[in-house]
Amino acid sequence: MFCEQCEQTASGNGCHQWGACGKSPQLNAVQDLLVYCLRGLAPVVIKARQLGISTHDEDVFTCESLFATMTNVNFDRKRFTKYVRDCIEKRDNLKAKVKEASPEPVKWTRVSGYHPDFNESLVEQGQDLALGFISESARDVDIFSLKLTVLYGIKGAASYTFHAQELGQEDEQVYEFIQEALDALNHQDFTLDDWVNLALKVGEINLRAMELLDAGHTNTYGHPTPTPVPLNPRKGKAILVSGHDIRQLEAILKQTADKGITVYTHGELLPAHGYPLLKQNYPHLYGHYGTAWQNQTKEFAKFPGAIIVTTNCLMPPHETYDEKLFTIGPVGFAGINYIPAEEGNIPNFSPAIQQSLDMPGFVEEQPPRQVMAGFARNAVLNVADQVIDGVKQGKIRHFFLVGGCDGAKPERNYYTEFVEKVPEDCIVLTLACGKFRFFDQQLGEIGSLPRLMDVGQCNDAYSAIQIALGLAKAFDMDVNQLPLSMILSWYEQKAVAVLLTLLYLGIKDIRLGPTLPAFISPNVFKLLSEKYQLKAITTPDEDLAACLG
Ligand code: FSO
Ligand code: SF4
Repeated sequence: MFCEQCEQTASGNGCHQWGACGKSPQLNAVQDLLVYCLRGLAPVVIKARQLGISTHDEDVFTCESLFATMTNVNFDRKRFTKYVRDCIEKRDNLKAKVKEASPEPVKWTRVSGYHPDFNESLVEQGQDLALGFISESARDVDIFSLKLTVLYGIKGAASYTFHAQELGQEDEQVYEFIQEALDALNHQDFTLDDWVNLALKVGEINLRAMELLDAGHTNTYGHPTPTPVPLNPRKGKAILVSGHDIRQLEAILKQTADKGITVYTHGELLPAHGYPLLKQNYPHLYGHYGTAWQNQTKEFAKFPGAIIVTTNCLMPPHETYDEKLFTIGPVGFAGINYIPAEEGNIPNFSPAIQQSLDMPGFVEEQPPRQVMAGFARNAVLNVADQVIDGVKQGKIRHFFLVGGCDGAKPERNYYTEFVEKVPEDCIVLTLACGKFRFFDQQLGEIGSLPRLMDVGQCNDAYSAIQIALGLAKAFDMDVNQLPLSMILSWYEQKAVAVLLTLLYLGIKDIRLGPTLPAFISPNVFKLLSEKYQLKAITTPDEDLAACLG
């Protein structure tokens, strides 16, 4: 096997024997086969779109399938076999429509004519196809690096697009580009510059995807407002919802209303507490339980109710809690309860609800503890005057956006130490699951502004960008001249998409860690560091001094 799409890739240069995430070589091969089949579907979708044929079903399918291949989403090989079958069926049906509508016969390339043999091992077929793709690295390691960057970036963008469409927010140009980028992977004639431009275009389209998702969230649930979130569980039956999917969280809230069950968020669902209409309509959305994804095996084991995982990051579950664990949507793990979607793409959560009712729930009160959530763009830009005054009066020296993913590597202590060392006249904005290393620290205030503000999930990078652009406008300066430094941590492919968005926007001096992506070749990194001054993190002291210098 060969996979290097995430930060924990083995020895920093690719998982070859077994995935460090728990992915088996067999599963990896079928995921590779699916990506190959999606590359074959893409030219058919592009042609169909040109002929005015609706491709909505194929576009949404493509986004969901790419999402499923991301790190820590789906470990169930059977589900991938089904995705492959559906992909081929959708492609052939669409080809038939194209044939009917096209005035001239269309000649498809080999990738669009490919048919896996479902009577034979898909694993071997996937392995063969993957070998062909990997051999491209021998031809030009930098182009191969950029091809992987594009592939991983569109996986991230596809996951945000998938969430946005669930909330009724779609834009044809996003779907169009995702298909074009998949098709680009079939081409051998693109130059290095073409690939660089395509990678930046992934960033541009991902910005639009995050904007759509932001619109989906804020139109449906209102703009987040600063909200205290209890960290101490309350007595009684409990259900835990993990992942990123706020629409599915709402569906769970609806289905648990009046059942005497308290709903807790886990991981990247913490920011859900900031949405006023969720809080208002569902008083049993109470608090947050646990920290970042890599701690879930310990945290899930102790949770006294059912646990529903709506997206990544799912870890291979421990047998002590597999009975109370449920997955939905693109998420899966062989042998673990999967609740399929029903009407309106919403599952019937009864099995999980019953599981929670059958379990003891929390039996003891615990001393109160809380964190604040909900410092999204409106909340921060509403107090822009105070921010500007603070800066002008020298009370606020600098802003740090310390955001991104968490992970298990000890080097990630850098981020905790960095935040602890940020001087008292500076403000820390944070987002995504990396914040769990410091989210409950009491950093105090500068005037009435908290020194630690949680902007939201990883996709709320859109909100953080709007904050930066809003401040740049208010100060009448370029965003790169703001007293703002970005200290980012990455783990999986959404973070790749977000990084490409920041580069597309021309944001410079980003510090990235805990290690640089293995799929970025030395030459490509040189190019990015020359053009954007992208750099690897060093030590908190050194980086702080450089940012404040
Ligand atoms: Fe984290 Fe996982 Fe949100 Fe990622 S829970 S690591 S970047 O999936 O998406 O921040
Ligand atoms: Fe390895 Fe990450 Fe790929 Fe899993 S997703 S196989 S850990 S590179």
